[in-house]
Amino acid sequence: MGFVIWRHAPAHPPLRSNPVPETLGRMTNATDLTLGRRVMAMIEELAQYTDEPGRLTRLYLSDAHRRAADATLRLMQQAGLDAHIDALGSVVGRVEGADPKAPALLVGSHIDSVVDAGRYDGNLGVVLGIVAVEALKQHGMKPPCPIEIVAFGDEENVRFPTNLSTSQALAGRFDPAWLDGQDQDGIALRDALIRFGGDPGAAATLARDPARYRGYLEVHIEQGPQLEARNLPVGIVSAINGITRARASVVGEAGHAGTVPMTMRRDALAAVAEMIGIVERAGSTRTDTVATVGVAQVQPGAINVIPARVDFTLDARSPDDAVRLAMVEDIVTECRAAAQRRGVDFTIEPFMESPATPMDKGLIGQLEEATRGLGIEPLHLSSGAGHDAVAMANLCPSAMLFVRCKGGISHNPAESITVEDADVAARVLIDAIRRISV
Ligand code: HGY
Ligand code: MN
Ligand code: MN
Repeated sequence: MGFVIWRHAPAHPPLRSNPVPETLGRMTNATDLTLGRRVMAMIEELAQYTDEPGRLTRLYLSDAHRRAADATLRLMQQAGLDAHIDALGSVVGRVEGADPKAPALLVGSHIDSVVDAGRYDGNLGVVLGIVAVEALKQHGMKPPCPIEIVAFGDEENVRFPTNLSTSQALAGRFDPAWLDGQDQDGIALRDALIRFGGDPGAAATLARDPARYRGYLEVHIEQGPQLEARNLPVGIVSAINGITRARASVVGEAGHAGTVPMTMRRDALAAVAEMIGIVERAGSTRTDTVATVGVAQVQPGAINVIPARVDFTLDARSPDDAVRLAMVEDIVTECRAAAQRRGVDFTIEPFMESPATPMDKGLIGQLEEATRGLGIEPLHLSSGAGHDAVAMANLCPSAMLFVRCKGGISHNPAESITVEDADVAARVLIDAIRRISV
């Protein structure tokens, strides 16, 4: 079957009346859910790779991440991509375009997960990229420009104190200090990477030449309730909120829970309980902000011992960087005052600052056209969650398409999407690839 090369597609009316090659029209207007079923099958395949039997936990550079990366490599190769696993553990697949010298289009997301995760967060965007390229190939269509699909490995930053390290590497912003970061077992990222089969010394070589890339598209579950509330299968991301993450510690004094009078205690956990209230109030009393203490580890952790030490985390976000930074400053000031009143020591160390990141207007326009082409009115919405697109926006124009998820639930095994919405997302992505790659 000869290759159909897309003619330069002028600004044009929605897909239905657009003179697209018949094969593409048949593919993106199909309603047999072939694409959606393929997406769900690949999601099932990847969902089996976990570090914790009985729930999905796949931390960066773990054994499960290695197995999932190998499976993703196979899926990419079966789809006709020339694929490899890079020095930091990301899986990268490439299909050449009709003009191999044309700047490539990147499509991707991440395959690492949080603890006890859902199966769509990140994985959906990788699988949709593979399904899109596989479908184009099956219809004998060679995109005008090269397409690269990337499965990043460290988006959640749950295991190591990093900030989108694997996607920042492609953007030329890998911080070598990340290699010395340790997980909670004291394993350094550098050592975990060597054990994974990666190459810490080659991180800098992963930087891409911006001139070689026309854009980055990421499809991701919304992880919020807006699309469901409006009965929309997909939506377009306007901007991604900024994030501050920090590790904090309170040190008091262990003591006998039965004998130390309440007025003579330096109870580290009671102090942190007050600080968690400070964080919650700070996030609740401003517009569009959130602030969370997600981890708190108590020592020594015995029922009859007054807690001596608590190590905890702060995650603070806002669409406005000035608001976020002021909120964090207020939180720290109030926690310091609480620590002073209670006679405990309080330390806090920010380890991640991710700026609020607007998505590219040109790519947003292309996603709008592709969405309208399926008869769906494009909804623009901001992302409270962080994504690899924040890092990729440092390399090239970047944009995101959100997919409805049930109840907006995410970072939870109850995370779910429908095969119909997966199918719509695949068709929007394929049409967006067509529009952007000419
Ligand atoms: O935390 C986040 O926003 C993303 O899921 N890593
Ligand atoms: Mn996530
Ligand atoms: Mn994600």
